[in-house]
Amino acid sequence: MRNFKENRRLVQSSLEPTPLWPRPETDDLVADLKRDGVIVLPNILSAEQLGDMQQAFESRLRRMRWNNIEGYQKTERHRHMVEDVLLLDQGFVDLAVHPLVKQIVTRYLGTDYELTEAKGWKSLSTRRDFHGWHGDAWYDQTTEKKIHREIKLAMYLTEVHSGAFNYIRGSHGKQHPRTVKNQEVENFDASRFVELTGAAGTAFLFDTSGIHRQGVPMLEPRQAIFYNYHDPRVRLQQEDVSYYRYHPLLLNAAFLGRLSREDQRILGFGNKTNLQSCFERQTQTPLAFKASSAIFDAQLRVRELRDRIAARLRRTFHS
Ligand SMILES: O=C(O)CCC(=O)C(=O)O
Repeated sequence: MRNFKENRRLVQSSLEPTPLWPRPETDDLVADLKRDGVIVLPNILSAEQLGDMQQAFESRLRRMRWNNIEGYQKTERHRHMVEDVLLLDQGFVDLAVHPLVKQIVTRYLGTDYELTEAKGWKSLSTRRDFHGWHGDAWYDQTTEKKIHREIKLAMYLTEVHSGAFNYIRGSHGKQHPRTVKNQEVENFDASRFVELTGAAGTAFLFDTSGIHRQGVPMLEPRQAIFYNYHDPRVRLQQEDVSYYRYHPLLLNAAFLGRLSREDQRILGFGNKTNLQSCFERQTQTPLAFKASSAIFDAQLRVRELRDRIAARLRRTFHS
């Protein structure tokens, strides 16, 4: 994978954005993506943009989301999920519709794709292989016979030495995406394994039908964002419909001032294909949630009672 190493060096050498991409460089990146299923991008954001994104992302990681307090979501032990990152900072939107990203993704997916998900997570240190080898299943494989293409754009927000993204070069487009056992992976030649360590700001694109995973062990926490581009008209697998995973993007009006018509299409403006009005997730309310809600309710009652007693005392002593 010729450009892989070259590009990674570019990312690590400077955080200045490259303003224009000469056609030959884009051609090379597209050719590498088609051949290998994964490419590292040159720097596309400035150090300032990256810093603002890191700060905004970090602010969502301080506590778990609750009531009127923003924070991360937690549905598994080793990851803190930050959904809908386009709400957080201009840089997240700029990255999603960056000219180089659009050029490459358009040449790989055609012109019907949209950004269908934009989230990130903090992976906690662990030696557990909790996010093993797989291709990303997303479309309804009971009705869709074609292996539909999907591209993810990933960017590290912290420096990554361990627990890096792993990909098996050239494994994309070969089978419908599914979980892959470790024994199956052992059959691939070692030269095809890519481990993508890198500085904060390292960005890469991959075809999600290719076999990939979060590397193990994760020796220090890692923060990364993952954007998902596919054709929203392709029928989704049932579990993602039930979870409402590919809901229309949640956006912040403050960051939408410089969008072209193409950007608006990519962000799904006006597209109701996967909208589920009045969606309510079918899940049992966890006991911990019920308990903390009850305690919080009791605290509010005590506070109200205290205020009423204080008001009565004030009235008594001032009359
Ligand atoms: O977190 C990682 O490095 C792997 C990400 C991944 O497997 C995915 O986005 O499907």
